[in-house]
Amino acid sequence: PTTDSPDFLPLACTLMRGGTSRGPFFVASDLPADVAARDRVLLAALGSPDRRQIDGLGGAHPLTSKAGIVSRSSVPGVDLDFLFAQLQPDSDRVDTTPNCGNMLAAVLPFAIERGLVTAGEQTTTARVLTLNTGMQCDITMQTPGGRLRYNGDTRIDGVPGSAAPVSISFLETAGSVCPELLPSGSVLDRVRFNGGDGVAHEIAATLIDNGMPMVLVRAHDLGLRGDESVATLNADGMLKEKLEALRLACGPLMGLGDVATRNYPKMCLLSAPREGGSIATRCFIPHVCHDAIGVLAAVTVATACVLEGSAAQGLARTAGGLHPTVSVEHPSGEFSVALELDARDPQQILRAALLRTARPIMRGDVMIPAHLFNET
Ligand code: NQM
Repeated sequence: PTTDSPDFLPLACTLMRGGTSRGPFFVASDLPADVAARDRVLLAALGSPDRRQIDGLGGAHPLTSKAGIVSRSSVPGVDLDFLFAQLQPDSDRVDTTPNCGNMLAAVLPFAIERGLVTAGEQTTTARVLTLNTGMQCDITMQTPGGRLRYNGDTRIDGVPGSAAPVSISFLETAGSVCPELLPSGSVLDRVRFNGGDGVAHEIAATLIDNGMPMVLVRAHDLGLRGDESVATLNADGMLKEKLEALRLACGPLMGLGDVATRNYPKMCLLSAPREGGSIATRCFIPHVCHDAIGVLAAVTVATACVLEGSAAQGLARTAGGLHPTVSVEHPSGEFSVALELDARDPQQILRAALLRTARPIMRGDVMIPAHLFNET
């Protein structure tokens, strides 16, 4: 492609909101095949590293420093491959290790818009494989008359207004990045760590990965109530230091090794629900407190709520049965996750289903400095 200036190459891109995240989406074949070149292009598209991302599309927050890469799948039975890339405002790192369930919600509308999937007459369902972890899910949208419907009555907390539902049904999420659902082999560990205050601590934690590696601790055990505002938690430097020390201690226990430069495991403070839900949460992703909660983070917390002996026990209020809906309260509302438990072993989760909304915000070309395509 050419532009008026040889200094930039225009790269076809659709800026999508997926759930409570936002970022540019690309068709995989439009990006350089070389991973280092691809990452340079993504960094330039978002404007990282720069705290304000003034020179790119990023929104100066981890939730708006994300990108999606989509292609038709060659795997039998799978329609689409999705690679999620997590960038950070102030880092030059592009992490494609973990999933993002929010950006995942934008995959199907993007794929239909770009002709990678043909819309059905009433609804369209696509099976999506995340290349990040090998996880599969079915995503369904309404497509009356073969056209995408974006307007609707579905509200998700953290996004203004309402829109058409994007239904996501996760098929198997246990041990996405970690080796197993409970990578330490235990539902509750006593983890020792040296806090930011230089004092040795021990805390009860559930180390779990049902789609997202997470460390779940009781807010009370950190001297908190669990309903503190995001601003209060983000301003608490001592708490953040303590959580980071705990996170670094948990990495090896979770089979993740040194997680100093990783954006997982996420840290989540649990407390009893206050708004009629099942559990209250404050999540750190992992250094900034989330205004809501991640999709697979919510699936993982919901899972802990039905596991006997986890850090959620005694706090969570969940209905029994094999199909509990777990309402995960977060700073800007709640997130409902419908679980299907295995009748033979109700400590095993077969499926997790949930609703998101998504839409394109802008489509066109993002202008990438031309030399980035060629640098070695
Ligand atoms: O957990 C934030 C988000 C996420 C990830 C994060 C997500 C998920 O809210 O599936 O969606 O955990 O960094 O988009």
